[in-house]
Amino acid sequence: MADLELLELYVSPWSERARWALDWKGVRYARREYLPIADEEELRQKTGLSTVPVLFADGAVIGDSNAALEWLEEKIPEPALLPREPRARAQVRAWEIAASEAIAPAGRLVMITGLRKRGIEPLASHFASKYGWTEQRAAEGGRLVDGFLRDLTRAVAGSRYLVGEQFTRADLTVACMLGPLLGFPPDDLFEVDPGMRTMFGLPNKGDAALAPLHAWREAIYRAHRGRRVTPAVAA
Ligand SMILES: N[C@@H](CCC(=O)N[C@@H](CS)C(=O)NCC(=O)O)C(=O)O
Repeated sequence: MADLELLELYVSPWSERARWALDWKGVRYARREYLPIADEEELRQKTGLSTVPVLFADGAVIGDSNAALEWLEEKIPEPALLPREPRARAQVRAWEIAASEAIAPAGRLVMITGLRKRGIEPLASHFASKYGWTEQRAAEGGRLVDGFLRDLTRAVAGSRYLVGEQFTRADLTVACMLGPLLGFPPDDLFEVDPGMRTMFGLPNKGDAALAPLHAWREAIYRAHRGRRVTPAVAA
């Protein structure tokens, strides 16, 4: 196996997605924390990317979390995170794309509204301009997320896994992408300091209606994460 290094933003759901897949495949990898704003120019120059995570294999850029998960599945097919059966496989991809390319970015816009209100600078302005925040886009994002959460909560209330009877990348990815919407999993599963915890999650994250979704995510973490998530320095 190549020498692997993950450049990550610890609290980001996309970084957690890549970490979880690496851990699931049982590979050893080094971790390096990325600092928003300060490290961006160097990141662009070295990788051509403007976001993390970025996985490097023997120094070569594999790419973002999508590329990293594809690469891992090809290099280490077992234990599988993608079903072989074509319909199930397509369903897993559909969940992943919805959660990581639409829902989490929409949740991030809502989160940016909160960062702006609390004057968390320069991060609020950095994320607002980088991810095209406007009040209108954040409001639209909020509506998109609300509808998704309502149906997802009903879907998981009756079944353990999103696709078929096994843990797949659909469960892994959706569980990660719920971070900006529900906040982080409990501290014994995911170490995050209390100040940072308050920055994640929608204003209604504590609503009783979302309790089954919190419970589903916690169960998925407990059954399949394999370890308590901790920052790189303490790992
Ligand atoms: N398509 C990318 C998305 C990653 C992404 O959006 N990362 C954000 C997380 S907030 C990031 O690196 N932000 C740091 C910054 O914008 O400075 C992936 O799947 O890895």
